[in-house]
Amino acid sequence: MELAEPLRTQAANTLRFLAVDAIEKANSGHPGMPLGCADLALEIWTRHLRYAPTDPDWADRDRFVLSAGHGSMLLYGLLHLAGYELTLDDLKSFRQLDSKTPGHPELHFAPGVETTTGPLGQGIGNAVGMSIASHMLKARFPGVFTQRTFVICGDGDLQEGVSHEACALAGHLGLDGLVVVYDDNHITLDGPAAWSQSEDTKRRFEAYGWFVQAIDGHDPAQIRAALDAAVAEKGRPSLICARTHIGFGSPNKHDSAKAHGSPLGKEETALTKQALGWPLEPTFLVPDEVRAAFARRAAELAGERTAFEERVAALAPEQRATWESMRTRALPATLGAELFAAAHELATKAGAKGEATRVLSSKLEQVAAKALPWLQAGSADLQSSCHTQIDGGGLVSRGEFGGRNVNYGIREHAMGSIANGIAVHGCFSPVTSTFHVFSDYMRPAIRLAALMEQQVFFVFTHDSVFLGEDGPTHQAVEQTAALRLIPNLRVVRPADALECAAAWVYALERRDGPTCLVLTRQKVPTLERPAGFDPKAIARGAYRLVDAVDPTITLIATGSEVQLAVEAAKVLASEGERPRVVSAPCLEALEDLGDEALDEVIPEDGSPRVAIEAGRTPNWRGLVGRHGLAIGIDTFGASAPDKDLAVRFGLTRDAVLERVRPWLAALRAKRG
Ligand SMILES: Cc1ncc(C[n+]2csc(CCOP(=O)(O)OP(=O)(O)O)c2C)c(N)n1
Repeated sequence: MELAEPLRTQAANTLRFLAVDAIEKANSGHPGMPLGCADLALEIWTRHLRYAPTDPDWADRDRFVLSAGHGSMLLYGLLHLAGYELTLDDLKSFRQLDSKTPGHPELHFAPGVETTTGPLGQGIGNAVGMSIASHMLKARFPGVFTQRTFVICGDGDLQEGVSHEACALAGHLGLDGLVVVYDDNHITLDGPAAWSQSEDTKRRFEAYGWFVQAIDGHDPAQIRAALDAAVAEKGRPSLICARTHIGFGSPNKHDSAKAHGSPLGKEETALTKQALGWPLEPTFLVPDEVRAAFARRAAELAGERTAFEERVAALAPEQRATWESMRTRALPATLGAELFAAAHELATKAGAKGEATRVLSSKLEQVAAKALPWLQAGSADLQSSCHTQIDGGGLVSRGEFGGRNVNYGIREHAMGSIANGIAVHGCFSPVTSTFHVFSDYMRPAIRLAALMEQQVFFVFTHDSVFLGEDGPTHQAVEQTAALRLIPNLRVVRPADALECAAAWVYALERRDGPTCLVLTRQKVPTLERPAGFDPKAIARGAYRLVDAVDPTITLIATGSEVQLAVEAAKVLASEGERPRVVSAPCLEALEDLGDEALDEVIPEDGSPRVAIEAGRTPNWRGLVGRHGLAIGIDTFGASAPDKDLAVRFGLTRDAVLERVRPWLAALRAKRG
C-alpha cells in the first residue's frame, strides 16, 4: 500500500506524537528516535511488512525488529495502528508496572513484539538468526515460506561488536530478505556520534558483502525506492543508511542528544506539534483517516495467511508432519527412554576407561537430532572440540540452507545472539557450543535467552582446570558459578553417560528457558548406581548416588568431581563414617521443584555437608551452611597436565580426605 500525501505525513506524525505524548505522560523515555524514524518505519509497515494482527504468531509473517529498543514507543505506536491487541490505554501506560508497554520492547508483553531489545546490538544479531531460520525453512519447504526480516537500528547497534560479528556472518551467508535500515542521525546518547566513530559504514558493509544504499531518511520517494530495491535484492542482505534527524520537528532539540533520552517537556512538545502542524489537544490523537489506512493494509494482508495455509495443505503428508513437528517443536513421548537406553549403551562401551562428557553428550544429541527436525546446531569454530555438530545434518552455507549446522566462526557473542533469533523465530531450538571459559563472550545473549524464556541449548565444554595444558586463559573457574546467577538459566554439569542423557531430557523438556550443558574435556568414569535405579531421578536435578541411613556426612558434587566424592566416601566409610553422596548436576532444577524436593534429596538431618566442584565455591556456601566445607578452586588455574593440576588444586581423593577429616573432627569437638 502506498500512502499519498497528505495522509502519509499525517500517519508519520501520528506515530511521532503517540510516542511524544506517551513519553510525556510517563515522564520518561526516548522521543528522539521515534521522531526521527517515523517516516522509515511507516514505509516498512505500510508498504512491505506482512503481518497478521489477529494471529501474531502466524508462521510466515515478516519479522520486524526494533534493534534500537530505546525507541520502543515507535514500535508500540505501529502495533497499535496495525491493529494488534494494544490499545490507546496500553500506550498511556507506557513504562508502568505490569503494562504491555515496558520501557524497552520485551517479548511476551505486547503482541507483535518479536524479540526483546534494548541492549544495543542484540536486535541485529537476533534478526540475523531470524533470517537464517527463514532461509532454513524455505530450503526445507520450497515455495511455502515467503517471510523476510526487517530491522531498524541506530549508531549504537552498529558500534556494538556483536553487530559486527553478526553482520559479517550475514554477508558471508548471503542472507537476502534481511533488510536493515540504519537510523544514521549522527547523534548518540552523550552527543555527536562523531565523538566516537568515523568509519565509512557504507564501505564497511559493502566489504561484508551487503547491498548498501544511502538515502535521505525523511524523503518518502527515496525511502520507497530503497526499500523496494532492498527487498528485491537476491543473494545478499541489505543495509539502507538513512540520513535522519533525531528529534525531527522539535525546534530546539532536533539534531541534538537532548532529544535522545528525556521527554521533550511541555513547552517543547507544544512547539514541536506546532512546527509539524499537529493539534495540541487531544493527546494520543489518531486521526480516523490514519486508522482507516492501517485497516486497509490489514485487509490487503488478510489473503496472505490463507494463501500460506493453502501452500502448507498442499505439502506431501510426510513434509506436513515435519512442518507440524517444527511448528510445535513437539517431543515424541519415547525420546526420553531412547536417550536413557543410548546412555546405557554408551556407558557399557566406555567401560573402565570412561569417556568425556562432551563426547557422551554429543552422541546423545545425535539421538535427539534424529527424532527432532527442529533441533539445529552450531559452534564458534569449535565443532571439532565440542562435538555438537549434528552428524549427517549438512552445513548451512551461502545458497544452501538445507543443512542443520551453522559455522558461526569465532564469534561467540553473535552466536548467542543469532541463536536467540533462531529460537524466537519459533521453528528451531538451537544448540550452540564453545569452551566454557568463553561463555563470558556470549553472556549478554545468554542473559537475554533467559529473560525471553527461550529454549536454547548452550553447550560449554572443557569445563574446568582439567582441560590441562592450555592453562588458566582457557580454564573455566568462575563461569559455572557466574552462569548460575542468571535468573531462569539452568546450568547442568553431568557426571557420566546417564547424567548426560538426563541433562538432555531436562533441557529438551524445558520449554520456557535456556539450559547450559557444562561438559568435560577429560574422560570421566561411569558411576556405579544401585540396582533398579530410575534415571528420571537425575533429571530432577540432584539425587542420592550413595545413600546411608542416619548419615554422618553428606558429600555433594557435580560433574567430574562426583567420582571423587564417591572415592572419598568409600575411604570415610572404611573409617567408620556413614557417608551419603549426592550428585547434583543441576541443583537449581531441584530447587525449582520446591523445598520438599530438596529436603527429600538433601534433608536437614544434621549431617555435616561438603560440596566438591572444580570451580569457585561461594555459591555452595548456602547449601553446606556456615560450618560446612566447600572444596573447589578460588584462584585461576595453571598450565599443566590434568593429573598435576588435581594435586595442585587439592582435587584428588587424598587431598579431599585431608581437608574433610580435620574439619569433621573440629566440628565434632565444637559440638561436643
Ligand atoms: C549495550 C548497551 N550499551 C549502552 C546502552 C545505553 N544506550 C541506550 S541508547 C544509547 C545511545 C544509542 O545511540 P543511537 O543508536 O545513535 O541512538 P539515538 O541516539 O540515535 O536514538 C546508549 C548508549 C544500551 N542500551 N545498550
